[in-house]
Amino acid sequence: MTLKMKRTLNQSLGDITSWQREAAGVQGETSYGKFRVQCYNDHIARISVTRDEAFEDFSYAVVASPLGAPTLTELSGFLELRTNAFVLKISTAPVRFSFYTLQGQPINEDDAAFGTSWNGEQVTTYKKMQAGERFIGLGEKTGPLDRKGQGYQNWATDSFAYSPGQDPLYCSIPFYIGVHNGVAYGIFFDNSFKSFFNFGASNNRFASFYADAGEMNYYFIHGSSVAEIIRHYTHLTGRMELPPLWSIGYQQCRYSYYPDKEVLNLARTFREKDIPADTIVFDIHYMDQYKIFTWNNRDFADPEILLTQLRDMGFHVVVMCDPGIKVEEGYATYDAGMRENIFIQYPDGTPYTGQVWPGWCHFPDFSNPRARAWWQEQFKEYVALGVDGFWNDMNEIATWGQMLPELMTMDFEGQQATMRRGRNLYGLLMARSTYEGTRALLGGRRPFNLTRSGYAGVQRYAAVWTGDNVAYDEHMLLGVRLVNSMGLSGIAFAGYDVGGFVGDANSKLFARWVSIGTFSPFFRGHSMINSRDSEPWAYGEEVEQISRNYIKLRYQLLPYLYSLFHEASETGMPVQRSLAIDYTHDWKVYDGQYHNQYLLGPSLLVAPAESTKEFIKVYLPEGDWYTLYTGHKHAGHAEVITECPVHRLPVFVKAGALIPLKPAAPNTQTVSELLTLHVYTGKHDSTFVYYEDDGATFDYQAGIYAKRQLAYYAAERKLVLGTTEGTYVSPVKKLKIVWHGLDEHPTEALVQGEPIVIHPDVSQFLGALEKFDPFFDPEPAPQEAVYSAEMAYPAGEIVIRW
Ligand code: NBV
Repeated sequence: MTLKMKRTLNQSLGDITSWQREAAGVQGETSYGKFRVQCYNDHIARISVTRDEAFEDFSYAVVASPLGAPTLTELSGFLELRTNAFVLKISTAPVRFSFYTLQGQPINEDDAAFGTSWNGEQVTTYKKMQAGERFIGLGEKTGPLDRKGQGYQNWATDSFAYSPGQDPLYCSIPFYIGVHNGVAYGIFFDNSFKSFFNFGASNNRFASFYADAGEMNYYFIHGSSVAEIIRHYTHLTGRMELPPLWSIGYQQCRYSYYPDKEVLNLARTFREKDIPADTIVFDIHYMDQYKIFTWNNRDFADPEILLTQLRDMGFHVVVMCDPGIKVEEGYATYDAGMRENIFIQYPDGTPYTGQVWPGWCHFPDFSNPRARAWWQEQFKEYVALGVDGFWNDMNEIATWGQMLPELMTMDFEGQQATMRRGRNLYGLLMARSTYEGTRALLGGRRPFNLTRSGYAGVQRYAAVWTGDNVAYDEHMLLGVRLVNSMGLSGIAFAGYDVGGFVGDANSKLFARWVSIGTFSPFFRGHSMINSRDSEPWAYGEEVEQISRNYIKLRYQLLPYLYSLFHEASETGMPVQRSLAIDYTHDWKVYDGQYHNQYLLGPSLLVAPAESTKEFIKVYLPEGDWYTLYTGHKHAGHAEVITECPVHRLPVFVKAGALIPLKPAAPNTQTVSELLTLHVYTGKHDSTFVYYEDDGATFDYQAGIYAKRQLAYYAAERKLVLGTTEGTYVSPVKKLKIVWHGLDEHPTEALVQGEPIVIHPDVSQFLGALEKFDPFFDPEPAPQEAVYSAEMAYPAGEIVIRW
């Protein structure tokens, strides 16, 4: 197409000049370009606009294909595309895309004057800001939950010690959700060039998104709830496979633990001090001069013995993986990389050299299938040693100086593109290579994979952590919001460095951070070189006890938590849920006072409080809520002032909650024959899907899992554990039901129609931690109305009435 435009002026897409119906939508020409609409199902429409000969049709993020069969009608002045969930009106002169509910309510409309246009190379879409519209998501972005009035850019950046308002950070997830007037929608702008989102920053009129180059290529998603929008977004960009169970236990990291004796000592201390943990993370000092795939022989003389000793103590090891490959002949990884010719290149074909930990380095081009195969090869030795956890760092790409030349060429599966298009994808591509490579080597066992940088779809390959945070209260709360926001954006497995990476925490801050981290999907303590010791016992006896209490609570919660991971793998629902997911149209949840609050799964409301506070105000949305520690009940839709001494993080349980727990144990591998199911009685019926499998292999994908629906019927005073689905044989033999909030002692209870004894059980509350109370509360607050009963745990249906 010849360029008719003046490069310095804005160029609109113009009017539709011709169009044809296509199976999944419509395609047409305009006075200045081309457009295409493709439905992916009834809820998803992709809009593509280009001024090139052909549409791009290549994405590292999207795994779904067009599949809709909308109706298309030509009306005066517009085309109307209709699915069973929404109506898209495409005005013909000028071209504008506007989405409505089936009843005609606006969901998302192009701005009447602008719509899609080019500003030089930049490709832009301007949407009308709807009355009262709020914007959430966009992945790892600082700032408030409601992003109205803010602007952001996506440009993967190493952000050491970032400030609470800094943008961009490490990840680029160009997906947001808009909420207004009782409707919600998502926009996923799948363009990996540097991109920008403006939700009414410096204007009162638009929500716009634009990228430095490439196509206007976005997916509009309509759903009746935010959860449904997340489900559709993860239909497009994929969901995680289940992580190994050990990876959701507590992980201990620092930059770095060495030598080997120190590592062993650390592992032993966890066991001696009765603090559960599953993982020790090896940061860069395990390598020889920071060269990945080598071992520092002085400090780690025999990695095989070390790993065996750790395994015997019940620990897994995660190793640091940096993409910078030192330029050094004789270093096997470098030599093989040169032979295979898999490094990112300048346009003249010479490999790019940038400086990072090992010195001058080349960087694998993970968009090249040969590089991915080479990368997999390199992991053989780690895997042979027993390493099954991998940590992808510095993959923005971070180099000293931070300014990678953008003209460098990447392979892009043979199509070639420059770093301008590739930079935001590099983290995703590295995470993918590590995940696919190690998964192939592990012989059916699940790898744990962690990444710092990523793009939309990264959830398929890795958990994400929020990089180099700083040890102070505001940063701790920011981390919570980052994880909430990632959850809204498809990343269900995320977390932050507990205790703060940069700087020294004080004891209160550390204690608070551990307690919040207990309720985070990824739970790892980490701190920087030359900072103070930061293990759970490094802050004195009181903090050690608080840490033990909360980490044990984490381990008790594993049956609940693992079920949430299963849900995430099936629907994309995050483990840690911003209140905007379940209470979307309750404006209080967007209030800056409450926007750090979140739900762990459907039922546990966590109100993160600064370590310095003794009291905070919490917002409890509709429903009734029990205080975790006392069982005291509050009516929802209310603000409550609650105590938050350093040993008590405010946590509330929603009435109707069904929470399966197991006894705390030194690590996640300890099998328990006892399952305790806490029933928080309430006015409404509720359900929870309880899921188990071996926690280690992919056998679950062949049906070897045990899944049952737990259902509570409020009016009938009945609990039903549905028949177990799947062929996994649960180790659970005994079931203990703990009832909370019963008005009176039930006179009679029946299991499968047979009477059983139910007795008052004040010692049982969620988080019944042996040493929790004696240390701090010599007289623990009495639990209100708690009863329990024990019974057998057959795989078939279990019906309990009281
Ligand atoms: O490998 C060292 C660190 C690591 O501990 C940290 O978690 C990463 O975010 N890494 C960055 C490299 C440089 C840190 C200054």
